[in-house]
Amino acid sequence: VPDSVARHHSHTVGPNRCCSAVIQPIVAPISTVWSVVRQFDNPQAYKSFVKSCHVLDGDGDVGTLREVHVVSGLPAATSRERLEILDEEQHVLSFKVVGGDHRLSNYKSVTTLHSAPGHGLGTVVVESYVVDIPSGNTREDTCVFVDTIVRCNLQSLAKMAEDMATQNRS
Ligand code: A8S
Repeated sequence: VPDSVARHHSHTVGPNRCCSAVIQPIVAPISTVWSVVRQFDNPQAYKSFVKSCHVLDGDGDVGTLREVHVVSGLPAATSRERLEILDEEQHVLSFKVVGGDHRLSNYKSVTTLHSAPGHGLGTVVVESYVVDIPSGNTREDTCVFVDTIVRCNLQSLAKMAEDMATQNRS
């Protein structure tokens, strides 16, 4: 395990909290993937559950606060999220959920990009999270629900970055 993965994805998990991680390989250069991930004001670029996003405070640096409106059909409508880490050199982004009307209290995620030179111009994305287990839910249910959302987001990110990379080649 590369050092940078261990460093960013080791979470202290308190009682009644759970954590997990999703790994997504992408056939696109790390700079292409990062150009999409780094836009904290534009999560709807690749998160298909996000309908719209407004910045409430900040200019895209650490501390920026955004309000995300999610599509209907989910047990949620809005989420307020604060940017915790934006490392342009190491390709790390982390945000924390600080409010909203949903059941994922104290959600925090860390997304890191790693170049995979062994597989052409490839990138591996690692996204881990920690969240409170909502009352009435099990650890297992919570992880299945969140893993599903994160996996969808990263698959959509992969498709988008791979399309951008293909266009750049032709
Ligand atoms: C992300 C990750 C997650 C987002 C969750 C897990 C969320 O936006 C959705 C449904 C919910 O019930 C909670 O990177 C919340 O966005 C899609 C509104 C936070």
